[in-house]
Amino acid sequence: MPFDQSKSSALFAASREVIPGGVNSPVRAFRSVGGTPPFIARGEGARVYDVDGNSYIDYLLSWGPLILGHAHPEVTEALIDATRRGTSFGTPTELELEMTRAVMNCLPSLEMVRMVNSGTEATMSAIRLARAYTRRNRIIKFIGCYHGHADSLLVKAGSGAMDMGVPDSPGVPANIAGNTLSLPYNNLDAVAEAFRLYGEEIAGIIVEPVVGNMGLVLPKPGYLEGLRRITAENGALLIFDEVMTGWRVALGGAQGYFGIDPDLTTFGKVIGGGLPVGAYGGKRKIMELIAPAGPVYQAGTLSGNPLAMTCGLKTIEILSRPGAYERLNSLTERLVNGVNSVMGELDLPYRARSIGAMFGLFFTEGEVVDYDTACTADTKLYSRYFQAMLRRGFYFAPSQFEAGFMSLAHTDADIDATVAAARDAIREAREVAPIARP
Ligand code: KE4
Repeated sequence: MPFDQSKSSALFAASREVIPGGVNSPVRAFRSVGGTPPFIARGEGARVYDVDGNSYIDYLLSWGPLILGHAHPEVTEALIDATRRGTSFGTPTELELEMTRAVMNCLPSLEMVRMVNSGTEATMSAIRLARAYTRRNRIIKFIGCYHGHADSLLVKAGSGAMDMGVPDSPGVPANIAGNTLSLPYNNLDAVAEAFRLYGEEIAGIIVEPVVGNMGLVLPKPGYLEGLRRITAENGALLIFDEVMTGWRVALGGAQGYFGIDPDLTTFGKVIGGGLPVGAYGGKRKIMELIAPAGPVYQAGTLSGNPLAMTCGLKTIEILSRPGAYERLNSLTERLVNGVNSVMGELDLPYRARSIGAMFGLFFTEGEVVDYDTACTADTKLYSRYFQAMLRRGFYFAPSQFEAGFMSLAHTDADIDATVAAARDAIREAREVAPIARP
C-alpha cells in the first residue's frame, strides 16, 4: 500500500525555513533514521494520525508522557473544566499543594517538592542545589545518560577515563564542563576511583536509575545500591533522574522498584500527562535551601500552573487505580515476548527487554550494559526496521538509542498486530543488507 507523505514533506520543507531543522526538538527530525517525520494531526487512545491520513499505533507517546494514551476522556474533561477557570495566575494555588502531595504519596523519599516546567529545569536546579548543599562543585554523570540540555550536563567524557568532562555542544564553556566527570554506566569501580581522586570536591551523582537514553539499559544487580553507599560514605548527594522512569517503571518510580532512597529526584514527562511539567524534590534539609525558604535561587513564571497540575493530578489518580500497572506491565511483556519469539523463529540474536511500561530492542548480539556495548548495535538495521514498521502503521522511537513506551490505551490486539508486523518488517530490513555482525 503506498505510504503517502506528501503533506508531511511539504510541511517539513516549510518548517525548515523558519524553525531550526524544522523541529522544536532535534530527535523529532528523524536525522538518525532518515526519511520524513510524519506531521501528526491528532491522537486518540493508542493511535496518532498524520496530516496525510496515515495512522499509527504509537509507542513513542510523546517520549513517555502519554501513559494513559492520547486524549484520555477523563483527562480531557478535567482540562476543559480547568481552562474555564483561567490558565495561569502566577500565584499560589491549592492545586499545586494537591499535586505536590500526590507526587509525595507515590515516593516516600520525597519530603519537599518544587514544580518546574521541564525535565531540563528539574535537573539543572537539582545540580545547583546539590552544589549549594555540599559546597562542592564537581558532578558525576554517566556516558550515554541524558539529563536535558543544561550546560553542566551537556558534557562528554574527557580523553582519560578519570579526566574531567569536555563540552558536548558548542556554547558550553570548557570551565563549566570541566566540573562534570562522565563515567561508564554500570561500573562501580570507576565511581569508587573517581571518589578516591576527587572525593572532597564531588557534590553529587546524577543517574538515570534505568537508562532510556542510550536505548533501554538496566542497572546491574547491586549497582544502584553501590551508588547509594559510595555517595553516602563521601558526603555527596545521590540524584535519581526519574524524568523518564517516574511513574513509567512503577507507581513509585525506579526508586520504589529497586528500593533505593535517593537524596534528590527529578521528574518530568508522565507527571504532566502531556502538558509541560517538571519537578524536583527530596530531603527537607536539602530542599529548604531553595528560595524563598533558602538562598538557592530558582524560579519560573508558569511553574505549577493550573492546567499542568490538573493534567498531572488526573494522570496520577488514574495510574493509582487498582490493576493499572498490572495491565501496563502485561501489555509490555506481551510485546517483548512476541518480538523475541519472532527473533527466535528467524534465528536472529536480537532480544527486546522491558521494565514496567518501558522497553527497548538493540540490534546487537551481546548484552548491552553501557554506552560502549550499546554502540555495537547495527544502527542501519535499526533504521530500516524503524521505517518498515512506520510504513506498516507502527510508530517507535526514531533512534536505536531511545526507549519505547506502553500506554493503558493499547490493547492485546494492538500488540499482536505489532508483533505480526515486526515479523515482516525485520525480514524486509534484513533483505536490504546482510546483518553487520560486530
Ligand atoms: P525535558 O527537558 O526534555 O523535559 O527533559 C530532559 C530529560 C531529562 N532526563 C531524562 C532522563 C530524559 O529522558 C529527558 C528527556 N528525554 C528525551 C528523550 N530521550 C526527550 C525527547 C526530546 O529531547 O525531544
